[in-house]
Amino acid sequence: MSHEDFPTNEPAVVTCGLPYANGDLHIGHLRTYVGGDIYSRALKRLGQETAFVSGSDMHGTPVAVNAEQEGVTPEEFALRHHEAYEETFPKFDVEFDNYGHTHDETNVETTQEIVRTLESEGYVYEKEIPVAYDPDADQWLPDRFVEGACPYCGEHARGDECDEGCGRHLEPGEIEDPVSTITGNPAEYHEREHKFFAVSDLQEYLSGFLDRLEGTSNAQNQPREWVEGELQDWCITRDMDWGVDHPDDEDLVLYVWVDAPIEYISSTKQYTDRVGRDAFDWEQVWREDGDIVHIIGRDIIQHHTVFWPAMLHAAGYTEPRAVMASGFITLEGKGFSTSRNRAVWADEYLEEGFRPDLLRYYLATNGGFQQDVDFSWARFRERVNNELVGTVGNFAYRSLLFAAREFGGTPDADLSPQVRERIEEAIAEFEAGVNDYSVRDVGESAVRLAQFGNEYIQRNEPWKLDDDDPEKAQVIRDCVQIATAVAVLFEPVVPETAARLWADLDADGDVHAVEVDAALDAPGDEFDEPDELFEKIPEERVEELNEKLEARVAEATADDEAETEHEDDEAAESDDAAADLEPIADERIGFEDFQDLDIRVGEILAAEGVDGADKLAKLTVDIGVEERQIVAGIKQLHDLDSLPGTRIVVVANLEKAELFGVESNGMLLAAGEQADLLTTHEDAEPGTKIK
Ligand code: B3M
Ligand code: ZN
Repeated sequence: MSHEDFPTNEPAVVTCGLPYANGDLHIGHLRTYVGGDIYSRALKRLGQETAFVSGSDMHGTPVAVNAEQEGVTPEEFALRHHEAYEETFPKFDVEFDNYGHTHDETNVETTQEIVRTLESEGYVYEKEIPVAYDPDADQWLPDRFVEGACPYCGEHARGDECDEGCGRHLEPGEIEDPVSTITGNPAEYHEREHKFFAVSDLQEYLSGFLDRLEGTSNAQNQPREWVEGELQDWCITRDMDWGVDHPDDEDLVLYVWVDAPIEYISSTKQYTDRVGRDAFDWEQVWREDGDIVHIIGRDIIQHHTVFWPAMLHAAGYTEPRAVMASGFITLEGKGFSTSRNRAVWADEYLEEGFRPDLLRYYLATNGGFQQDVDFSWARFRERVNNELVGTVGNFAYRSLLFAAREFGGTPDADLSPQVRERIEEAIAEFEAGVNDYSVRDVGESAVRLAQFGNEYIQRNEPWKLDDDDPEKAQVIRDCVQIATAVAVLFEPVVPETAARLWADLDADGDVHAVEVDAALDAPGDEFDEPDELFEKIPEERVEELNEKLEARVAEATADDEAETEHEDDEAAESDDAAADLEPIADERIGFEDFQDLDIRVGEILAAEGVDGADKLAKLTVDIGVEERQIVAGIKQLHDLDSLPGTRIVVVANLEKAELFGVESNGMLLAAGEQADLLTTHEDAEPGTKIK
């Protein structure tokens, strides 16, 4: 791809998908915001001029429906949530350079101006379409005011989105068997005139755009199918009062997905207004040649890789450079549900007394950014205790304590070439993480360096050396430098801890403002004994937290089941998570039947998405005897780039199949909806038979 690596000479804007101002934030939401914050801090550490912006999404039916249920105006309702978000983000050290909202003046003006440009450039036309209408409530039913069946996959869907099935954006009039969410009655379709944005005119442009687009592979691959298939025009107006008014037609507001992404521009403008054009020029980014990186959840890839770049291009704005789309976080294998209280809430996490850094680290590194990740307190504890306490904290504490006690600070010695090289390598890993759009690699560069530090101190055993042995000063000098580098490179992920380590080192400047070169600057000559950076989480804490969580998940599960009519009563009453599991098959099979299966250990050699298929990945697998090509439905569930090297379990004598024109020769075994890949416990070689 044609983009030059970060840091570039142009300013960058990093954005996070705008949260709808309609509820409380949970840690599932935080994955995107923490990811965005880490990414923008990492760019800044590389010396890239960067603005990190977002805002609350105030409009649309997600807000209007909830406001109506509460009996308040959408504006009052949305502002209240907006203010809560503004307070919550900084508590997790998610520090936007500007955080606005879509209903503010800047955004209303920018949106109307862009829509006027689209019109004057000839991209907007009017068309009569069927719009759902509730005769009892005498109301039009845009988007979430109507539900029905998805015309593409048949699943139950919302008016503008097949949220439970194929994930497609749905146009007004498309949903089948429409039902009003206001009265629950069947809705009628009435003809209405609406405005359309001619996305189909931009097919060629969009196809080229996707070739240039960087970011996570899900965002690069998924839209191909939409763009290269039959590209539909996009209805950009709605029959509602709440929203940004259409500039010329007072009866209509703009569809929420028109003004929402425009807030990325508006928020950058506000930042420029605040700091001045010399400090940051929004126009250079959005009208000339800035590097725009969007960080979003994977359910809104289509909006960011089709509609949004089409709009930007048609209106004469800069196209995004990259889209990073995160996987979801599940709880016990199921999605978070705000309405059902099946969630770990952001405020609740803080109330439990945990520091933001722990969650930031967990969210950033517990899986590839695009992978779905199951949240569990046990895993949280494990990561904190093993890596933050055991590796990073332990290394920093023993090095600085030794240095302070024996030398009163940094010993007077030159950094050894070998350690300098290792730090340079860590900086390179950090930089590669940024350029690969991998938040996890950014985070791991520091942890791996601390790991090296631990091994280094262990190997050299400075405590065994005599005080006048120059080797002793040398080893500690090196360790102090490694600690300095860890502070710099870990800052994006754990900013608060990095600042503490920086202070412990009495290093110059602000660790939130330095660039990666500071990893090699000499630390303070004198410093005191340090405090521990992290504390272990005791096992009882996990038990306690799990109990709370399980009770809640069970309650939510029971609610779900009570709603499903044919569910059997026993399961609905059970508060056991096992109620979720499928019953064991009644029919037994003979041992010979099992023996018919040739199951082998395999090792993934390569993994890539199958073009044109949302879910399929093509794997090259070493099964000892030979290499196999296997197609599996794991594209959206795993970070394909991180799969090579993974041991898996393969049914080797399954009939060959062809999926999307690609031959699949074997089947890999995986557990559950998330396709948790089966692997071996120890190191059985590829080809080993499973019996
Ligand atoms: N407000 C939230 C979502 O659909 C939506 C994002 C807008 S980003 C421009 O996840
Ligand atoms: Zn569908």
